[in-house]
Amino acid sequence: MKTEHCDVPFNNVSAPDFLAVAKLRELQLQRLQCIVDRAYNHVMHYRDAMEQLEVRPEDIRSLDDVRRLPFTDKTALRDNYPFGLFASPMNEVVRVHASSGTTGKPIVVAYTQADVDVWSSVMMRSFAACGVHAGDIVQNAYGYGLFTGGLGAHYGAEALGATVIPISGGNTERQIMVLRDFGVTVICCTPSYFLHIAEKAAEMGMPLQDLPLRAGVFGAEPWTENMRRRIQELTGVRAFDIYGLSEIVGPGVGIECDQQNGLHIFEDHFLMEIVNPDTGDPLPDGEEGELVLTTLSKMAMPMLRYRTHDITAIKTDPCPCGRTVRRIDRISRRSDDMLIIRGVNVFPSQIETALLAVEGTLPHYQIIVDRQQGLDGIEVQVEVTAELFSDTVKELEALKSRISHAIDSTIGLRVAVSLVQPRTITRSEGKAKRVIDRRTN
Ligand code: DLL
Repeated sequence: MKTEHCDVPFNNVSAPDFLAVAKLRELQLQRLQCIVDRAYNHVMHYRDAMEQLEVRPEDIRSLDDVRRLPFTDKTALRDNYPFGLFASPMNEVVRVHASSGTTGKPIVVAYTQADVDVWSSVMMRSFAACGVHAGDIVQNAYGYGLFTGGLGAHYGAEALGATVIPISGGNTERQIMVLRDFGVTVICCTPSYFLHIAEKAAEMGMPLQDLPLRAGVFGAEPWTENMRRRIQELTGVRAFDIYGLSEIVGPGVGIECDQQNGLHIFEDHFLMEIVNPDTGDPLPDGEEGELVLTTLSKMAMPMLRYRTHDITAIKTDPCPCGRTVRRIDRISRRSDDMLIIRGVNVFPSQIETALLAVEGTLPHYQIIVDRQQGLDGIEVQVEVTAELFSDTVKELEALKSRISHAIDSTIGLRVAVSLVQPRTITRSEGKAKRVIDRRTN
């Protein structure tokens, strides 16, 4: 049986989410001044970058002055691999994580004990925001290890007083056995892995609807509102979106509350800006652009104006939940995800939105980009139900053309659609790889 649980505003765990705005901004400024000072005085990279812009820590007199600071990007992390951006001596660093990235060396991030405590607290607030509480049994299927997902969720759920099952990712049959036998009420994993678990559970004759599982805390990869709808319909589990990145802290930068309408950013620890991804110029609230984050309390490895490449907008209307920490739109794409196909800009999330709006498709798809005789093209492979697959060619053709039409009218480009048998597309146990780019250059 599934039980609903609502967040209790102003409880101790969530209190910082409800600070008076003036107080919050005052706290942010104090912390910003401290962290800039720390970065300048302890990290050569920041000192050099600030000197180039002729800005000194004492120039930061208001929150808007953050714009005077240099941006930081992945290159700075790579150039200073592995420990060059640390602001603390090694005997104060209690943990490192790393993110593999797509090319070359991983990027390495560090935490003091105080940083681990802040991380646990923002993860605890994340769980509380989406109604998780002491007494919940949390199956943590994010990967444990260098990836921040596993340990981040682990510490947060424990701090909240929930029971954590540190199962990590993979071994899907065992995941399902544990879900059932331990009476799990909350699961944490990527949305794509959860779909895989749900599918396998149904195959094993244990549909998730029959279990006490009530909520999923899903993140680490882009997913769309249509994907949420499909997950919730298919499994009866409420799907909450959680955001974070290794460079800033890991998971717990922001999360949805019970309203499921935008992610609250824990602004007392993370200062957010939205900038034009091409020019870096600041954009007003409500306008879509690249999210830039500054850590306000990270001791071991402060990040000043980190270019996330994640595209979103700051929501301008207050949230009915009463939290004063502002929300951003769900991140459905990255600026570097963009495919340019015959001059048209295409984001994988646009394709997901379009095809999941079509009845009869399954939420398993892959985008293949290829170049033939110098011309780029996209093929979208979509799984359809076994019943549909046994339909007549005419019906399959009709479905194909509905999908084609839905995609064409969203992205303005004709793509090839292939309907494939259920379970043809590789399932992920972590971050899904949606795009296979076969172009050689
Ligand atoms: O994915 C941290 C994390 C773990 C977040 C578990 C949520 C849950 P990285 O491996 O460094 O860290 O990848 C960070 O993943 O810049 C986004 O592009 C993407 N991402 C993370 N969460 C979301 C989300 C973790 N909810 C990168 N929606 C980020 C969309 C997300 N994209």
